[in-house]
Amino acid sequence: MAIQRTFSIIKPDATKRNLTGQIVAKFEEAGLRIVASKRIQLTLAQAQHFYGVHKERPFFDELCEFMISEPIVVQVLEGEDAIAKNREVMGATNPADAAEGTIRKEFALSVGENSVHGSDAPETAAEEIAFFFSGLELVG
Ligand code: DAT
Ligand code: MG
Repeated sequence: MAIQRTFSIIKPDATKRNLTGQIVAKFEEAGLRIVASKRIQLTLAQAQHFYGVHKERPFFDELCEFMISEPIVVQVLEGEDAIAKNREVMGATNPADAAEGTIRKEFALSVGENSVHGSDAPETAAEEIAFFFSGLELVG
């Protein structure tokens, strides 16, 4: 597997509890490099666009309201097999199912307030990175 880039969000429940550094440490310990990073506050329209794939799901409105409730930290992570590696470090969507040592096991509050987002495939990683970052902001 070649070097990949993936997109990450440290979500409102985590920024609010001052966990940004501990979560970044998990990425770095796993061999992922932070090649872009910024703290932003999403608008409702941006949150709805970002999670558009889930717009028919019963939790969509709650999810979007949560994502705009506090600032978030958006990042691009780079490394060998970065998309799968990041998903592994994150743990399962529901923290009750997440493996020991994963971010969601250690920090998530619930299936909704689950501390991190990570891209699920090369196509979504490319789209998500381009939505939040310009080429100039990616410093490998
Ligand atoms: P992931 O974030 O692991 O890729 P996903 O893409 O299926 O998971 O869902 C996106 C987010 O939506 C997830 O991080 C939290 C929220 N979500 C998913 N399933 C949910 C549920 N059953 N109840 C409440 N929120 C949910
Ligand atoms: Mg997903």
